[in-house]
Amino acid sequence: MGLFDKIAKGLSRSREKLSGGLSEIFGRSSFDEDFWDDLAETLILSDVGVPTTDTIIDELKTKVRKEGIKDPQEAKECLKECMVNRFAQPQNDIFEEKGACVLFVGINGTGKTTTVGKIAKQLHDEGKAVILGSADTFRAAAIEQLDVWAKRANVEVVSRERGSDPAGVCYSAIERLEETDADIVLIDTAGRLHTSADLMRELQKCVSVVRKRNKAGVYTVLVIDATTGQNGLVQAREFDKALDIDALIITKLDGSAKGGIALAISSELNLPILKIGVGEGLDDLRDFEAKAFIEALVG
Ligand SMILES: Nc1nc2c(ncn2[C@@H]2O[C@H](COP(=O)(O)OP(=O)(O)OP(=O)(O)O)[C@@H](O)[C@H]2O)c(=O)[nH]1
Ligand SMILES: [Mg+2]
Repeated sequence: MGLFDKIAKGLSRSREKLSGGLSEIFGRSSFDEDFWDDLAETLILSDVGVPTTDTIIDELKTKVRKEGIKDPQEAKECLKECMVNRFAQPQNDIFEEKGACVLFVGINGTGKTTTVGKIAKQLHDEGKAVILGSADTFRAAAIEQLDVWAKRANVEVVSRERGSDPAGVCYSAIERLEETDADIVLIDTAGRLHTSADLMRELQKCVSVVRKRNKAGVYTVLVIDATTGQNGLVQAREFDKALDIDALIITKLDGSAKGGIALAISSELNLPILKIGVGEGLDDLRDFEAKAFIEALVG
């Protein structure tokens, strides 16, 4: 299966929801008020969010006027372009930066540990020396879970006993990076609600310890579960406020009818999406590509 097919398969539930509605709307004979209202409603119902939908509609209206498009059918490609344009672009490839440390954060069960495992495998397969930091010292069996992924990916993991200070684990992981001259550290953190001030402070401490200690770049990546829909936006806002998030990974797009949330969060918070999760397996992680994503979402 090609890259596009895999994304398309993953996004099939989201597409089912969006594609039929759009076909009907773009099959109409003119751009009347109902056309624009129904288009906005369809995008909003697909979790694209109100501000992002408004921007897309404004941009599309301008295009239609400027290019003198009369037939809605011809405007569908323009809609896709407008949607693609809303995604924030990454500045650099953080996984390529020698000595970088990437912390994976998010609420409970979004797929942080799984994603760390999948990325470790990808980077190891590219020939990079990867160190994992097991900073979820809270949840039962979290350390063992990351160990399993480390074995699958064939990479080293730095951990301490359950209940110890996660910032300490982060510090040790950076020491290990330096000792071994490894290429990158990926840190798995415990899931926590964005509303829990104490636990958010604990994460801030992890990030600040790593920032002080590491010589190369330190990045915070927020892992969002696509099936949570609009609540993902609330989570992203709060995590961004507390930690100044650098980028997003959207997981579980395979089981979600709410793929539009990826566009809403990336656009509203100006955060690039680095990867998307399309299944539970080791290889079910794809580089994010805006054009292919929208193609798979809209059909
Ligand atoms: N379908 C699907 N399932 C996924 C994906 N990513 C993760 N999962 C599943 O989601 C569940 C939770 O994954 P974890 O990696 O343990 O999530 P977590 O964020 O580390 O959870 P906590 O550490 O408890 O906060 C597991 O059953 C994973 O297999 C994905 O892209 N698609
Ligand atoms: Mg975990």
